[in-house]
Amino acid sequence: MGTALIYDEEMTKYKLLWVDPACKFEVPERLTVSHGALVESGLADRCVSVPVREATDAEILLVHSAEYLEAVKTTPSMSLEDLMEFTLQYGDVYFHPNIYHCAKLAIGASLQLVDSVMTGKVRNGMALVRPPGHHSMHSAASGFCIFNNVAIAARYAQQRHGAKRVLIVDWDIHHGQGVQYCFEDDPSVLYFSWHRFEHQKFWPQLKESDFDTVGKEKGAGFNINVPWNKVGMQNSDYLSVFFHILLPVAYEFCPDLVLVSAGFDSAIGDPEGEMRATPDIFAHLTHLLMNLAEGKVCAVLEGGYNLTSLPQSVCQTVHTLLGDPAPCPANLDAPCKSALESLQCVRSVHRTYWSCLRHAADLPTSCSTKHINTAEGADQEPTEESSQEIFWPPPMKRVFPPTRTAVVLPDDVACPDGCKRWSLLEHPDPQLCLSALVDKMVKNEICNGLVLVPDVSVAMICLAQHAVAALNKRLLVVCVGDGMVPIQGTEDGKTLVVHFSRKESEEQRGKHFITVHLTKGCGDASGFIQAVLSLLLPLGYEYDPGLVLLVQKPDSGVCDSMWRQLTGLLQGLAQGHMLVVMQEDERKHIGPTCSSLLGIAAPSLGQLHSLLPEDVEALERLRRRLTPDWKLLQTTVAEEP
Ligand code: Q9C
Ligand code: ZN
Repeated sequence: MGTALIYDEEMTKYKLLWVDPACKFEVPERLTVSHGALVESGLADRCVSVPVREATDAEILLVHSAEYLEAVKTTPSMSLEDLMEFTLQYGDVYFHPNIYHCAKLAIGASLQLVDSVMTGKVRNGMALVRPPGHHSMHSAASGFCIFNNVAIAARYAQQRHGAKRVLIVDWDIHHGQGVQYCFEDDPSVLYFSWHRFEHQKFWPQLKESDFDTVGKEKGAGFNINVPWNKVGMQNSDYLSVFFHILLPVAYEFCPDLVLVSAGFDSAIGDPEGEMRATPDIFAHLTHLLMNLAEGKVCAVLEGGYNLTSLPQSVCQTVHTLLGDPAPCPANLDAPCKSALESLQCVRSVHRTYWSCLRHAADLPTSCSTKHINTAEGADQEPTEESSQEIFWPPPMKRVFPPTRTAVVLPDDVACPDGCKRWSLLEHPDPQLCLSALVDKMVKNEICNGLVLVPDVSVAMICLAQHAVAALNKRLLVVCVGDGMVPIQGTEDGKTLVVHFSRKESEEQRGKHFITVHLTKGCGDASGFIQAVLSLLLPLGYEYDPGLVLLVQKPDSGVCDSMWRQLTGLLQGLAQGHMLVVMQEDERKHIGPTCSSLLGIAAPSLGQLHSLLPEDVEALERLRRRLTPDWKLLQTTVAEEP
């Protein structure tokens, strides 16, 4: 199961033919540098190359009006003057004699990608296209977009492939108002967008881009706008929105397909976005989506205008789609005040629609006095300061360890396909054997592993000691199931323990020993996944461990698909260095665990029942208690008393 890459040089063959400062960044080089970087890094060769095709009229009409299509059809034969005049009807877009052709290829590329993923020819993929799509509307071009590639792809996936629920994640820095209008009253397509908004002063300056536009009628709750009211948003701001809004809602929604409006103008250095998130953040955003919809993720290029951060971000995305471990999410700051304000507003207006947000706080007082836009507030030319060149280190090389998954299993258990048996023979002492395995992981010779041991508690103690004392690595221990967790010495901060259990068996032991109680235990998928997304992941990302130890206690009650979700999601940490420890007789879990460790997407959890109110409350209490110590757990501006 591979990754599709869809690209055709033909889409570089149109450009702006006159002077228009609003459109000057949308250049053919955006595609040539992106594709070039994929070729030079060897990533393109690892993908399945799928040819583009032209979209048919019928496909364009899935979203656009016949009048608009007929009008665009007349542009290839227009003179320069006619093109300029035609362009004047729309905002921040240009036409060219070859753009209609390219626009049909851009849709066709997106549909080829959907076909490849939905038929199982590949697991996921990316389409590198121009023109972009998310601003174009039923009967109008807008913001460099002619036809709405992703909106058409969503409708096509539903009609041609029977996808019931489609999630569109628009991480481009502009609001895809065209996508919003298309699915506003439709609960079968969940549209999520974050965008530079600046209290409606930033293009396209629509009041309906704000957080309180949530969808209409049956579609209420299925449109999620996260407005950024300041520039300079960073990695932690983006991740916070994923942990506390998008992912909980996405898991509750349970999509059959994830489409990403993958614009990279949200990356550092972009002249349109003016944000500060680094290209490696896209590895994490991608990774965090890859266990939804059984891994069916289609990324379609939208914006991205810095010719350095764009190709870097594209490579990070494709690397991750291919299953390579993500780089460490190092040095995450606390989310900024303005980001928290947006987060609080969004959670608050969506709490009536999503059970995972039921206990979200009220609107902050700052939101009731909306900053009203004034005419002179229209987007200004970049200031002296913002037009200064910004530098950032290029993303770290992502070297894949020679062995992905090593296993230590009883002799009578066959080694699962794709894994490598780590032999006990060379290490007759079982403790030494496990320590040696961890050493190889830390040296990046082995990515991850699974060990079955006679006693998980004994193994846990020995591994924790070895990792911290001998290797001097920060260790994250995630323990699933009731009973004691015999880890000592978390006071020095070199170990963080997160324990999921049913019983109130243990006391909270300081900042680095956290127990998450679930009313129905670890077998309750709704409660468990919410705890993982909105507690464990933020803690893990902020802690930034060098190694993850995932321990399943005997009779933990955790179901198979949940276990695979957890194993999959945690691989975003520690460059994927994770050792899974289970009791010797838990043989039925070997296959599923290994498949996750090998990077195969987890099965979906199904449509989750509403979270138990007592669990939402308990999780919320725990979150509040921990926020003074863990900044990525914040979901409100001024922390609650
Ligand atoms: N600051 C996409 O990223 N507005 N389109 C330019 C000048 C147009 C962006 C205003 C932005 C369109 C796909
Ligand atoms: Zn954009």
